[in-house]
Amino acid sequence: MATIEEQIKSLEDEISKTKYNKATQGHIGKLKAKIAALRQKKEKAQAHSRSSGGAKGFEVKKSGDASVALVGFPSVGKSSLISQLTEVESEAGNFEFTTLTCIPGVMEHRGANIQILDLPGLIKGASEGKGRGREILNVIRGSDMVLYVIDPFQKSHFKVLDDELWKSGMRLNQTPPQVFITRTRRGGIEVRSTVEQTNLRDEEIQSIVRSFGIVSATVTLRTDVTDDHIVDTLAGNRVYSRSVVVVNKIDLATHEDMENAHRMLPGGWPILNVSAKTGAGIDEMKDFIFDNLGFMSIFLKPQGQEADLIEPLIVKDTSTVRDVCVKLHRDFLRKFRYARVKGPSAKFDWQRVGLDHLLKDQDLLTIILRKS
Ligand SMILES: Nc1nc2c(ncn2[C@@H]2O[C@H](COP(=O)(O)OP(=O)(O)OP(=O)(O)O)[C@@H](O)[C@H]2O)c(=O)[nH]1
Ligand SMILES: [Mg+2]
Repeated sequence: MATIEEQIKSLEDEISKTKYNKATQGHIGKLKAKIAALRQKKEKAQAHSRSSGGAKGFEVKKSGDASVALVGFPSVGKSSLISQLTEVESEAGNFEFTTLTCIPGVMEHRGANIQILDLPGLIKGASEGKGRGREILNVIRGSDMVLYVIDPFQKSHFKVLDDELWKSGMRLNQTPPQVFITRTRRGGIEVRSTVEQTNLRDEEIQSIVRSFGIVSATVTLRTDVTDDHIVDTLAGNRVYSRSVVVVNKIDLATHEDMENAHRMLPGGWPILNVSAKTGAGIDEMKDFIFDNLGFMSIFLKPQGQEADLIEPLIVKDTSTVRDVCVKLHRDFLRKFRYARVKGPSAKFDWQRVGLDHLLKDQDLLTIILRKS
């Protein structure tokens, strides 16, 4: 019998041989679903073998307000860049695979502590475990932002890297699809949509869901979806992170090299040119990282005191009152009674809110705690 890996390969071959059109899209969707289901099976098997003494992951302790993973082929200058951005000296070398593990550093910028993670170079086949790919990808999946480091002389790099991250379940600069699948006891697979579906017919959606071994379910769609959206929802372990691109070694590149490099990069993504050697663009790179991480400022007003309008708390722009409590003091969650908010997230001044309240930039916040 073919191994899971071989089965995936033959399904992938079939997809690349099939021309995509209205008549074949249902079939392709089904093949994609089968691949995703096989990958899931394989991951489970591997997780099992790891827990019984397989390869260990990199030990990285998360710290700071957000973390950024440096992702690139070997020798593109990741370690040289972390040494420019932080106090950490990560060894740089004139040969591939100089860095063999994950090296964290902290960049302090505009009131935030941002953890930068230097990693070994990623290569083609990483998502199948090549070159410690699985350990590297695990660190990347756990970070808040993917910072691709590109060498302007090697044109296919971006595509290859992005493909490996895609295969490992990362969906960069995308919002999670508005697809909700709930299993039911009977009745087959029912598709309900609040918007017109232009990509897929109901039967095609049903057949993708069935390929995952589900016979009865309600599928609710709130946006126009593709086969990948359905498969991603079924697979469930997708990571939706932000991503930016840095083109390094501009001191060596000609105008033409730069044009070629940029042509290979996705339109609409934030891109910056730098040189870890001369330091060109490094100050801009700190702002670039900060701006794209999505931070906001929250002003704290302790109960019965004036608000501190000078030094805001810098937090991720998806933060709730709970996130702020966790950040302020480890006792705050336990002692929390309620909070009051004034500003953009409040319906009216000093609205009373709970831990799940989503904050907005420039909010004023008072946290009311129990005495003990
Ligand atoms: N001219 C020039 N050389 C650079 C630049 N950045 C890095 N290098 C050189 O490129 C080589 C590789 O740099 P590293 O920082 O070790 O690259 P890396 O991406 O960490 O490589 P691995 O750890 O092997 O994945 C070293 O010889 C660096 O001195 C740059 O901006 N300009
Ligand atoms: Mg390195």
